[in-house]
Amino acid sequence: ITDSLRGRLDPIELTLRLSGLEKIKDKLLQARRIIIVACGTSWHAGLLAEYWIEELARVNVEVEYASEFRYRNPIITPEDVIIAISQSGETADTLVALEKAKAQGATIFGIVNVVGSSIARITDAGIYTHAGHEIGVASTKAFITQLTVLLSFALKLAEYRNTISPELQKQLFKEMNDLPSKVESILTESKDSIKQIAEKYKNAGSFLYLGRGYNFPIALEGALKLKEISYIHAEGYPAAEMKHGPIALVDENLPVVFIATKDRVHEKIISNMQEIKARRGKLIAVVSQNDQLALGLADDSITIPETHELISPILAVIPLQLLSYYVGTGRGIDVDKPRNLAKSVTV
Ligand code: F1P
Repeated sequence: ITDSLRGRLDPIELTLRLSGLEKIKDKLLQARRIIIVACGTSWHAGLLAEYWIEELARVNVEVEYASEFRYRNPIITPEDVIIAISQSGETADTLVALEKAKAQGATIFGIVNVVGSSIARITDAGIYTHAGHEIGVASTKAFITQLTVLLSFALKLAEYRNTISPELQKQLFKEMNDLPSKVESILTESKDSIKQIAEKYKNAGSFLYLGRGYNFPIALEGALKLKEISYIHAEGYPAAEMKHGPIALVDENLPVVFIATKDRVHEKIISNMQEIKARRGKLIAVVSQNDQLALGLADDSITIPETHELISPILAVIPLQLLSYYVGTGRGIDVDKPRNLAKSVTV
Protein backbone atom coordinates (compact mmCIF):
# COMPACT_ATOMS: atom_id res chain seq x y z
CA ILE A 1 0.00 0.00 0.00
CA THR A 2 2.83 2.36 0.83
CA ASP A 3 4.45 1.58 -2.53
CA SER A 4 1.18 2.33 -4.26
CA LEU A 5 0.85 5.66 -2.47
CA ARG A 6 4.40 6.56 -3.45
CA GLY A 7 3.48 5.79 -7.03
CA ARG A 8 5.84 2.81 -7.20
CA LEU A 9 3.16 0.18 -7.69
CA ASP A 10 0.34 0.28 -10.17
CA PRO A 11 -3.07 0.19 -8.40
CA ILE A 12 -4.11 -2.73 -10.62
CA GLU A 13 -0.98 -4.64 -9.68
CA LEU A 14 -1.74 -3.90 -6.03
CA THR A 15 -5.32 -5.18 -6.31
CA LEU A 16 -4.13 -8.43 -7.83
CA ARG A 17 -1.38 -8.95 -5.24
CA LEU A 18 -3.78 -8.42 -2.39
CA SER A 19 -6.29 -10.72 -4.00
CA GLY A 20 -4.27 -13.86 -3.65
CA LEU A 21 -3.84 -14.38 -7.37
CA GLU A 22 -0.22 -15.22 -6.56
CA LYS A 23 -1.59 -18.02 -4.37
CA ILE A 24 -2.92 -19.92 -7.38
CA LYS A 25 -0.18 -18.83 -9.81
CA ASP A 26 1.21 -22.36 -10.22
CA LYS A 27 -2.24 -23.84 -10.76
CA LEU A 28 -2.98 -21.15 -13.32
CA LEU A 29 0.24 -21.84 -15.19
CA GLN A 30 -0.54 -25.55 -15.32
CA ALA A 31 -4.24 -25.12 -16.13
CA ARG A 32 -5.47 -27.00 -19.21
CA ARG A 33 -8.30 -24.53 -19.42
CA ILE A 34 -10.29 -22.02 -17.41
CA ILE A 35 -14.00 -22.58 -16.91
CA ILE A 36 -16.06 -19.51 -16.02
CA VAL A 37 -19.27 -20.21 -14.12
CA ALA A 38 -21.94 -17.55 -13.44
CA CYS A 39 -25.57 -16.46 -13.93
CA GLY A 40 -27.27 -13.46 -15.53
CA THR A 41 -25.24 -10.27 -15.75
CA SER A 42 -22.26 -12.00 -14.16
CA TRP A 43 -22.37 -14.55 -17.00
CA HIS A 44 -22.11 -11.69 -19.49
CA ALA A 45 -18.99 -10.46 -17.67
CA GLY A 46 -17.65 -14.00 -17.99
CA LEU A 47 -18.30 -14.07 -21.71
CA LEU A 48 -16.27 -10.91 -22.23
CA ALA A 49 -13.53 -12.41 -20.04
CA GLU A 50 -13.35 -15.35 -22.45
CA TYR A 51 -12.51 -12.95 -25.28
CA TRP A 52 -9.93 -11.11 -23.15
CA ILE A 53 -8.19 -14.15 -21.64
CA GLU A 54 -7.96 -16.04 -24.93
CA GLU A 55 -6.69 -12.93 -26.75
CA LEU A 56 -4.15 -11.82 -24.15
CA ALA A 57 -3.11 -14.97 -22.29
CA ARG A 58 -3.83 -17.60 -24.98
CA VAL A 59 -5.50 -20.03 -22.56
CA ASN A 60 -8.58 -21.99 -23.54
CA VAL A 61 -11.67 -20.60 -21.77
CA GLU A 62 -15.18 -22.02 -21.51
CA VAL A 63 -18.09 -19.98 -20.18
CA GLU A 64 -20.90 -21.90 -18.54
CA TYR A 65 -24.32 -20.96 -17.20
CA ALA A 66 -24.12 -22.28 -13.65
CA SER A 67 -27.77 -23.34 -13.88
CA GLU A 68 -26.88 -25.73 -16.73
CA PHE A 69 -23.44 -26.77 -15.51
CA ARG A 70 -24.80 -28.00 -12.17
CA TYR A 71 -27.33 -30.36 -13.74
CA ARG A 72 -25.26 -31.84 -16.57
CA ASN A 73 -22.26 -34.09 -16.33
CA PRO A 74 -19.32 -31.86 -17.32
CA ILE A 75 -15.77 -33.16 -17.57
CA ILE A 76 -13.76 -31.51 -14.79
CA THR A 77 -10.21 -32.41 -13.75
CA PRO A 78 -7.81 -31.21 -11.03
CA GLU A 79 -5.98 -29.31 -13.82
CA ASP A 80 -8.99 -27.05 -14.37
CA VAL A 81 -9.25 -23.59 -12.85
CA ILE A 82 -12.80 -22.35 -12.32
CA ILE A 83 -13.57 -18.64 -12.13
CA ALA A 84 -16.82 -17.99 -10.28
CA ILE A 85 -18.42 -14.58 -10.79
CA SER A 86 -21.24 -13.38 -8.55
CA GLN A 87 -22.40 -10.05 -7.23
CA SER A 88 -24.35 -11.44 -4.26
CA GLY A 89 -22.09 -14.41 -3.60
CA GLU A 90 -25.26 -16.34 -2.73
CA THR A 91 -26.65 -17.43 -6.12
CA ALA A 92 -27.69 -21.04 -5.53
CA ASP A 93 -26.95 -22.30 -9.04
CA THR A 94 -23.42 -20.88 -8.96
CA LEU A 95 -22.76 -22.21 -5.48
CA VAL A 96 -23.87 -25.77 -6.32
CA ALA A 97 -21.91 -25.72 -9.61
CA LEU A 98 -18.78 -24.78 -7.64
CA GLU A 99 -19.32 -27.49 -5.05
CA LYS A 100 -19.50 -29.97 -7.90
CA ALA A 101 -16.26 -28.67 -9.49
CA LYS A 102 -14.49 -28.60 -6.13
CA ALA A 103 -15.45 -32.21 -5.42
CA GLN A 104 -13.64 -33.14 -8.63
CA GLY A 105 -10.45 -31.37 -7.60
CA ALA A 106 -10.67 -28.12 -9.59
CA THR A 107 -9.19 -24.90 -8.20
CA ILE A 108 -11.72 -22.12 -7.65
CA PHE A 109 -11.07 -18.42 -8.02
CA GLY A 110 -13.92 -16.12 -7.00
CA ILE A 111 -14.86 -12.65 -8.23
CA VAL A 112 -17.49 -11.70 -5.70
CA ASN A 113 -18.96 -8.48 -4.33
CA VAL A 114 -20.28 -9.47 -0.94
CA VAL A 115 -17.51 -10.08 1.59
CA GLY A 116 -17.80 -13.37 3.47
CA SER A 117 -20.66 -14.65 1.27
CA SER A 118 -21.17 -18.38 0.64
CA ILE A 119 -19.46 -18.34 -2.76
CA ALA A 120 -16.50 -16.34 -1.43
CA ARG A 121 -16.08 -18.90 1.34
CA ILE A 122 -15.70 -21.93 -0.92
CA THR A 123 -13.08 -20.38 -3.21
CA ASP A 124 -9.36 -21.13 -3.03
CA ALA A 125 -8.51 -17.50 -3.79
CA GLY A 126 -10.33 -14.50 -5.14
CA ILE A 127 -10.91 -10.81 -5.59
CA TYR A 128 -13.67 -8.81 -3.95
CA THR A 129 -15.15 -6.23 -6.30
CA HIS A 130 -16.26 -3.80 -3.55
CA ALA A 131 -18.95 -2.23 -5.74
CA GLY A 132 -21.00 -1.24 -2.69
CA HIS A 133 -24.29 -2.49 -1.35
CA GLU A 134 -27.14 -0.68 -3.02
CA ILE A 135 -30.85 -1.26 -2.83
CA GLY A 136 -31.04 -1.64 -6.61
CA VAL A 137 -31.61 -5.22 -7.71
CA ALA A 138 -30.33 -5.07 -11.30
CA SER A 139 -26.56 -5.35 -11.48
CA THR A 140 -24.88 -2.23 -12.92
CA LYS A 141 -21.90 -1.05 -10.84
CA ALA A 142 -21.14 -4.66 -9.95
CA PHE A 143 -20.91 -5.48 -13.68
CA ILE A 144 -18.40 -2.68 -14.30
CA THR A 145 -16.22 -3.80 -11.39
CA GLN A 146 -16.41 -7.43 -12.53
CA LEU A 147 -15.16 -6.34 -15.94
CA THR A 148 -12.26 -4.30 -14.59
CA VAL A 149 -11.19 -7.16 -12.34
CA LEU A 150 -11.48 -9.71 -15.17
CA LEU A 151 -9.43 -7.54 -17.53
CA SER A 152 -6.79 -7.09 -14.82
CA PHE A 153 -6.82 -10.87 -14.32
CA ALA A 154 -6.34 -11.45 -18.06
CA LEU A 155 -3.44 -8.98 -18.14
CA LYS A 156 -1.75 -10.59 -15.15
CA LEU A 157 -2.17 -14.08 -16.56
CA ALA A 158 -0.72 -12.87 -19.86
CA GLU A 159 2.28 -11.53 -17.95
CA TYR A 160 2.77 -14.86 -16.12
CA ARG A 161 2.57 -16.72 -19.42
CA ASN A 162 4.70 -14.23 -21.31
CA THR A 163 2.09 -13.71 -24.00
CA ILE A 164 1.88 -9.91 -23.86
CA SER A 165 4.41 -7.28 -24.87
CA PRO A 166 5.44 -4.79 -22.16
CA GLU A 167 4.27 -1.98 -24.49
CA LEU A 168 0.73 -3.32 -24.81
CA GLN A 169 0.56 -4.07 -21.09
CA LYS A 170 1.65 -0.52 -20.29
CA GLN A 171 -0.84 0.96 -22.75
CA LEU A 172 -3.73 -1.07 -21.33
CA PHE A 173 -2.80 -0.21 -17.71
CA LYS A 174 -2.74 3.45 -18.67
CA GLU A 175 -6.11 3.24 -20.42
CA MET A 176 -7.58 1.44 -17.40
CA ASN A 177 -6.34 4.16 -15.10
CA ASP A 178 -8.07 6.70 -17.36
CA LEU A 179 -11.39 4.85 -17.09
CA PRO A 180 -12.83 6.72 -14.07
CA SER A 181 -12.60 10.12 -15.76
CA LYS A 182 -14.03 8.74 -19.02
CA VAL A 183 -16.93 7.11 -17.15
CA GLU A 184 -17.55 10.40 -15.40
CA SER A 185 -17.66 12.24 -18.72
CA ILE A 186 -20.28 9.81 -20.12
CA LEU A 187 -22.39 10.17 -16.98
CA THR A 188 -22.31 13.95 -17.12
CA GLU A 189 -22.21 14.75 -20.84
CA SER A 190 -24.47 12.09 -22.36
CA LYS A 191 -27.15 11.86 -19.69
CA ASP A 192 -29.58 14.34 -21.25
CA SER A 193 -29.34 12.98 -24.79
CA ILE A 194 -29.82 9.42 -23.51
CA LYS A 195 -32.92 10.58 -21.63
CA GLN A 196 -34.31 12.08 -24.84
CA ILE A 197 -33.66 8.86 -26.75
CA ALA A 198 -35.42 6.90 -23.98
CA GLU A 199 -38.46 9.20 -24.19
CA LYS A 200 -38.64 8.68 -27.95
CA TYR A 201 -38.59 4.88 -27.79
CA LYS A 202 -40.12 4.08 -24.39
CA ASN A 203 -43.33 2.72 -25.90
CA ALA A 204 -41.66 0.34 -28.36
CA GLY A 205 -42.86 -3.25 -28.05
CA SER A 206 -39.43 -4.76 -28.50
CA PHE A 207 -35.74 -3.86 -28.94
CA LEU A 208 -32.88 -5.63 -30.69
CA TYR A 209 -29.28 -5.14 -29.43
CA LEU A 210 -26.42 -5.98 -31.80
CA GLY A 211 -22.66 -6.06 -31.32
CA ARG A 212 -19.63 -7.94 -32.63
CA GLY A 213 -16.42 -9.12 -30.97
CA TYR A 214 -15.80 -7.50 -27.59
CA ASN A 215 -19.10 -5.68 -27.91
CA PHE A 216 -21.21 -8.81 -28.35
CA PRO A 217 -21.45 -9.55 -24.58
CA ILE A 218 -22.35 -5.87 -24.14
CA ALA A 219 -25.27 -6.30 -26.56
CA LEU A 220 -26.50 -9.20 -24.41
CA GLU A 221 -26.14 -7.15 -21.24
CA GLY A 222 -27.88 -4.10 -22.76
CA ALA A 223 -30.87 -6.27 -23.69
CA LEU A 224 -31.00 -7.94 -20.25
CA LYS A 225 -30.89 -4.60 -18.44
CA LEU A 226 -33.77 -3.27 -20.54
CA LYS A 227 -35.87 -6.36 -19.84
CA GLU A 228 -35.12 -6.24 -16.11
CA ILE A 229 -35.99 -2.61 -15.42
CA SER A 230 -38.39 -1.56 -18.18
CA TYR A 231 -40.28 -4.84 -18.87
CA ILE A 232 -39.83 -4.34 -22.62
CA HIS A 233 -38.89 -7.44 -24.56
CA ALA A 234 -35.33 -7.17 -25.84
CA GLU A 235 -32.98 -9.53 -27.57
CA GLY A 236 -29.20 -9.34 -27.75
CA TYR A 237 -27.51 -10.97 -30.71
CA PRO A 238 -24.13 -11.15 -32.42
CA ALA A 239 -24.59 -8.67 -35.29
CA ALA A 240 -23.30 -11.16 -37.85
CA GLU A 241 -25.93 -13.73 -36.80
CA MET A 242 -28.72 -11.29 -37.57
CA LYS A 243 -29.06 -12.53 -41.12
CA HIS A 244 -29.65 -16.04 -39.82
CA GLY A 245 -33.05 -15.20 -38.39
CA PRO A 246 -33.66 -12.00 -36.39
CA ILE A 247 -33.49 -9.83 -39.52
CA ALA A 248 -37.06 -11.02 -40.21
CA LEU A 249 -38.17 -8.91 -37.21
CA VAL A 250 -36.87 -5.63 -38.60
CA ASP A 251 -39.35 -2.96 -39.69
CA GLU A 252 -39.94 0.74 -39.01
CA ASN A 253 -41.24 -0.08 -35.50
CA LEU A 254 -38.15 -1.88 -34.25
CA PRO A 255 -35.45 0.10 -32.42
CA VAL A 256 -32.10 -1.60 -33.04
CA VAL A 257 -29.31 -0.66 -30.65
CA PHE A 258 -25.84 -1.06 -32.16
CA ILE A 259 -22.69 -1.06 -30.09
CA ALA A 260 -20.54 0.30 -32.89
CA THR A 261 -17.36 1.65 -31.31
CA LYS A 262 -14.15 1.68 -33.37
CA ASP A 263 -12.40 -1.69 -33.31
CA ARG A 264 -11.01 -4.36 -35.62
CA VAL A 265 -14.50 -5.29 -36.86
CA HIS A 266 -15.77 -1.75 -37.28
CA GLU A 267 -16.27 -1.98 -41.06
CA LYS A 268 -18.39 -5.08 -40.54
CA ILE A 269 -20.65 -3.46 -37.96
CA ILE A 270 -21.11 -0.47 -40.26
CA SER A 271 -22.34 -2.80 -42.98
CA ASN A 272 -24.74 -4.44 -40.46
CA MET A 273 -26.07 -0.96 -39.67
CA GLN A 274 -26.64 -0.34 -43.37
CA GLU A 275 -28.57 -3.63 -43.62
CA ILE A 276 -30.92 -2.53 -40.81
CA LYS A 277 -31.33 0.92 -42.30
CA ALA A 278 -32.27 -0.56 -45.69
CA ARG A 279 -35.11 -2.37 -43.88
CA ARG A 280 -36.26 0.85 -42.19
CA GLY A 281 -35.34 -0.25 -38.64
CA LYS A 282 -34.61 2.61 -36.22
CA LEU A 283 -30.89 2.80 -35.52
CA ILE A 284 -29.67 3.80 -32.07
CA ALA A 285 -25.88 3.58 -31.94
CA VAL A 286 -23.19 3.80 -29.28
CA VAL A 287 -20.23 5.17 -31.24
CA SER A 288 -16.70 6.48 -30.69
CA GLN A 289 -16.24 10.23 -30.71
CA ASN A 290 -15.82 11.71 -34.22
CA ASP A 291 -16.90 8.56 -36.06
CA GLN A 292 -18.68 10.45 -38.84
CA LEU A 293 -19.66 7.31 -40.74
CA ALA A 294 -21.52 5.72 -37.82
CA LEU A 295 -22.94 9.06 -36.69
CA GLY A 296 -24.28 9.67 -40.21
CA LEU A 297 -26.04 6.30 -40.34
CA ALA A 298 -27.69 6.32 -36.91
CA ASP A 299 -31.11 7.85 -36.24
CA ASP A 300 -29.97 8.50 -32.67
CA SER A 301 -26.47 8.20 -31.32
CA ILE A 302 -24.54 8.30 -28.08
CA THR A 303 -20.83 9.01 -28.27
CA ILE A 304 -18.27 7.64 -25.84
CA PRO A 305 -14.60 8.65 -25.41
CA GLU A 306 -12.01 6.78 -27.46
CA THR A 307 -9.94 4.09 -25.78
CA HIS A 308 -8.24 0.81 -26.70
CA GLU A 309 -10.67 -1.66 -28.31
CA LEU A 310 -10.17 -4.17 -25.47
CA ILE A 311 -11.32 -1.59 -22.94
CA SER A 312 -14.06 0.05 -24.93
CA PRO A 313 -16.83 -2.40 -23.85
CA ILE A 314 -16.41 -1.24 -20.24
CA LEU A 315 -17.36 2.26 -21.38
CA ALA A 316 -19.94 1.16 -23.95
CA VAL A 317 -22.20 -0.54 -21.42
CA ILE A 318 -22.72 2.63 -19.38
CA PRO A 319 -24.96 4.42 -21.93
CA LEU A 320 -26.96 1.19 -22.24
CA GLN A 321 -27.47 1.02 -18.47
CA LEU A 322 -28.60 4.65 -18.53
CA LEU A 323 -30.90 4.01 -21.48
CA SER A 324 -32.64 1.20 -19.56
CA TYR A 325 -32.84 3.40 -16.49
CA TYR A 326 -34.55 6.26 -18.37
CA VAL A 327 -36.87 3.95 -20.33
CA GLY A 328 -37.88 2.28 -17.03
CA THR A 329 -38.40 5.51 -15.08
CA GLY A 330 -40.15 7.05 -18.12
CA ARG A 331 -42.64 4.16 -17.97
CA GLY A 332 -43.23 4.79 -14.26
CA ILE A 333 -41.36 1.70 -13.06
CA ASP A 334 -39.50 1.55 -9.75
CA VAL A 335 -36.19 0.53 -11.32
CA ASP A 336 -34.64 -0.27 -7.94
CA LYS A 337 -37.24 -2.93 -7.25
CA PRO A 338 -38.27 -4.52 -10.52
CA ARG A 339 -41.08 -7.03 -10.28
CA ASN A 340 -40.22 -10.73 -9.93
CA LEU A 341 -36.48 -10.14 -9.40
CA ALA A 342 -34.43 -10.75 -6.27
CA LYS A 343 -31.02 -9.38 -5.37
CA SER A 344 -29.87 -12.88 -4.42
CA VAL A 345 -31.40 -15.84 -6.22
CA THR A 346 -30.96 -18.42 -3.50
CA VAL A 347 -33.30 -21.15 -4.73
C1 F1P B 1 -26.95 -13.12 -10.84
C2 F1P B 1 -28.25 -12.45 -11.31
C3 F1P B 1 -28.04 -10.97 -11.60
C4 F1P B 1 -29.36 -10.29 -11.98
C5 F1P B 1 -30.43 -10.53 -10.90
C6 F1P B 1 -30.55 -11.98 -10.58
O1 F1P B 1 -26.60 -12.70 -9.58
O2 F1P B 1 -28.68 -13.13 -12.47
O3 F1P B 1 -27.15 -10.83 -12.66
O4 F1P B 1 -29.15 -8.90 -12.18
O5 F1P B 1 -30.13 -9.80 -9.75
O6 F1P B 1 -29.24 -12.59 -10.31
P1 F1P B 1 -25.16 -12.80 -8.93
O7 F1P B 1 -24.74 -14.24 -8.88
O8 F1P B 1 -24.23 -11.98 -9.73
O9 F1P B 1 -25.39 -12.25 -7.54
